[in-house]
Amino acid sequence: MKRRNFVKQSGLFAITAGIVKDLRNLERLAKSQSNKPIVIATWNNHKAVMQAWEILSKDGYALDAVEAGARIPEQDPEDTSVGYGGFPDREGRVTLDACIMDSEGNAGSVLFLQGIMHPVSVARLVMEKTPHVYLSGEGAKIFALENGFKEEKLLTDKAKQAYEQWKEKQQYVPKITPEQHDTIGILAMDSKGRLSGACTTSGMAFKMHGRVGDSPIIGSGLYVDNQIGAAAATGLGEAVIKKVGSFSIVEMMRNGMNPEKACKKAIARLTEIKGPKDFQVGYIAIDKSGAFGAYSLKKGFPYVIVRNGQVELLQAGFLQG
Ligand code: SD4
Repeated sequence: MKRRNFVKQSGLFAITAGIVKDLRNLERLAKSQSNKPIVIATWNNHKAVMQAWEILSKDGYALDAVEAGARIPEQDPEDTSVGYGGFPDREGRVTLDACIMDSEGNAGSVLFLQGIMHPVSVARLVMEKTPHVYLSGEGAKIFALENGFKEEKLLTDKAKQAYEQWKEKQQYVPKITPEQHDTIGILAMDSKGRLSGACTTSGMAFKMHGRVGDSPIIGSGLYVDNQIGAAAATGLGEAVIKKVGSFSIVEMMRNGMNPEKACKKAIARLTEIKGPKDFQVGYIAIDKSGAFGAYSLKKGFPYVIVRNGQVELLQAGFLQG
């Protein structure tokens, strides 16, 4: 065979083999949809997944389930990483980030939102009512108020106290222990096999005013591809953003990796980042077959799932003890 023809033919073979592999993977994911409905969330967000399950168990839409679930920590004054109870930034202001994605590939997000308790619901409205994906700051707030959201004082006494204490030393140390973290990433597949996800946070405590983390960034804090699966992140947002964490996990699942392996690989990639090493990141993921997994950089990343009405708190595998 002439060299040119050989090169042409082997190129064609590689493309065909690639397509066959993709089709097989899609077929495998579509066939084994016995694990639905299912909902999974970061940390011990037990009440949130149960709220989501309420909707999923009645054949409701995964999008409604993840929104309802995410609203639980948002309104909890004891949750110091999300919504109402969230710790403030260096100026003493609570600024919130959230995003949501549905099974059609739509996305909505709010960044640096102040005075509104439910950023996840504002993000959903951005997705459903505007031609945009991201609304930030004052614009996001005006949009929320115009759409019936109430302005509320978000700094709880507990958060204010923590802020006063922080001001004494004014050291910014990214939080790594599970006790200090609880940003919620929540992913669901409903009884019809539709995937959706949401992520909501007050961000890193005592961050610079105006700082936005990974949580509202589509592909970083959250990614959903209804053909393949979904992933969400928690932990040091700057690290997740640099590696586009959630999107990379979904792409690894597209190439045939199971959710846990994909999370593990995405965690391993964080070690390539230059800069501070002492931080935590945790990923969760589900695929279209209802398989799920999680992985974290440091020890101590619990996550919670509900299947068949049973809630389970599980510990993710980790890279560094
Ligand atoms: C952020 N990823 O803003 C969030 C923080 C977080 O639990 O997950 N806290 O970087």
